[in-house]
Amino acid sequence: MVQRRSGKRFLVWAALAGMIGGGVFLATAELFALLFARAASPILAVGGFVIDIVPQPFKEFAIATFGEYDKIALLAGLGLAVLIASAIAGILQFVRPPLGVIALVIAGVLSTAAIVTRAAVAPLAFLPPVLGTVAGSFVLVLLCRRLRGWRESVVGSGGEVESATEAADPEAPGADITDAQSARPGFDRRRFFVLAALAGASALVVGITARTVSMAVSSVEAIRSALKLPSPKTTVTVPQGAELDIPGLSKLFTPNKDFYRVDTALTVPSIDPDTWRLVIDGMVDQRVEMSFQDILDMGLDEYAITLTCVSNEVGGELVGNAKWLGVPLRDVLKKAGVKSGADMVLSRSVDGYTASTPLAALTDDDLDAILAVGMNGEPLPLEHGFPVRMVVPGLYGYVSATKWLTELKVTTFAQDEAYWTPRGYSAEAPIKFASRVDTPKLGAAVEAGKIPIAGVAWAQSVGIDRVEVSIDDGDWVPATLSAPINDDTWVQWFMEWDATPGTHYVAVRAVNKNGDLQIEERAPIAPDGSSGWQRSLIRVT
Ligand SMILES: Nc1nc2c(c(=O)[nH]1)N[C@H]1C(S)=C(S)[C@@H](COP(=O)(O)O)O[C@H]1N2
Ligand SMILES: [Mo]
Repeated sequence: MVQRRSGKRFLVWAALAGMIGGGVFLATAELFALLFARAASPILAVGGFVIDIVPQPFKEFAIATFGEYDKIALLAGLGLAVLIASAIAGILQFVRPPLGVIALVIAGVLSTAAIVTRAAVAPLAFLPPVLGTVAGSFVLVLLCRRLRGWRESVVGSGGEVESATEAADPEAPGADITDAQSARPGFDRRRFFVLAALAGASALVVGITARTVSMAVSSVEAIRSALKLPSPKTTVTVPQGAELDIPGLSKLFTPNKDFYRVDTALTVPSIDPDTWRLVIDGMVDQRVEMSFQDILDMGLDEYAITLTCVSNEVGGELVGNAKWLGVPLRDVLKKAGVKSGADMVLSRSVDGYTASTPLAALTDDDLDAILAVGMNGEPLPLEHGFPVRMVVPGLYGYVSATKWLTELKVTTFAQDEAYWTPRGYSAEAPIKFASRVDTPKLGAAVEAGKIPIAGVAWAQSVGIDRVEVSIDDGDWVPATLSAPINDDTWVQWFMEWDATPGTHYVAVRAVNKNGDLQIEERAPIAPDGSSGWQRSLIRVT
């Protein structure tokens, strides 16, 4: 009698173990989908697959029955199916190992197939279901092993119930859980439930969090791709000869997907432009709140500005050039009216990041400091600050280019401090103008003959006057410059070089339109940006 009851009871716990294994599978997959490949959620991919294969009459029936809740009904149905299937897998694994794991692996293979056969998947899209299968199987095997240990301690391997077990209080203080036979069932039972509770709870928390974050992000992604920015009043004029056609040379405008990204955000903030607000407060005549539409209603202009990160090393890649759509910050600040005595604007991002920009850089009539909503002809990409960011020519990004902007506080350097200031970086940081060699690459082997040496040079807000190249410590020879768009963007430069076999030394430096020579002395990136002429060794064969 007791034995029969215990036997059945273990099957129920085996079903629970299966459901937890299934939960760990899905939660792990959701987590890695969020990290590596948004579209690689097994449950959504299988749902999509079901939608694709279900016959039309059935779809019509579903829509007629559930209306706009048809997708929710589908997901609920799918969830129920997963629950039942994983309960069965749990029982199988308990009764006939490794049948349960085999069932999980089949589910893993099917969902991987559902994911990778869908259009536009990331290269790593197979990872989430595969890692999910591994984690789910691991937990299932472990749970079933503990469950078997518990059953054996109760039923005995021969299947006989030990009379004392049901009566013994396993929770009794002082029970020696390591070797006292009578305490073992309690010990084994506890081992099972502790693991079940831990795995089950983590699966719930991780799975639900990952799915929620990923849905918030993808819905904003959808809003962004549906967003059409109004045409700008003015567009950037790109003069003839602004872009040189040399293999290996940076493009004049850096494509958004190649644009460097630097920020402290662990996950990219996802902000619905409809609910987004910019607050302008601090030392102002009146606090102003602006919506995304208010910004658009100011009328957009297009600006070409090269952005540079303070962390860019000599010859480094943390610099990019884009066409930004936006409005002048001076006009935005005018709406609030800046009080005298202020000398800084502390800009704040939704995630708490702050930057300190000298007020003068934002109000100067000759400087195009802007609030940007567009980048290279599209709304800002999420990772570049959607829906609104700052761009200020001539200042490093960390003191000026706040992404996911939410507040402009007019204040003073004496009173307020930005994110990086107590972390070893200067409160004020104008860009140190610089030049870079793009081709030939440092340390690369090139063939002897006439080849171009080419790169870019930037001196935002001042402009580049000339770039000079010296080979093997010879004379400084001026390079040919591309036609500059304006003083806020980089220029391309090149020089033809008759390369002879051997190892050569190529050095480059720039002169800005004020007549200043690029700083020769090497400086590290902290506290206010690197300096030094780039010197590369080129092997010619
Ligand atoms: N919210 C926020 N904005 C930020 C940062 C940040 O960490 N958080 N980093 C800044 C730094 S250091 C740089 S160089 C630029 C980089 O902009 P990008 O990622 O669009 O190239 O953004 C700036 N804006
Ligand atoms: Mo930066």
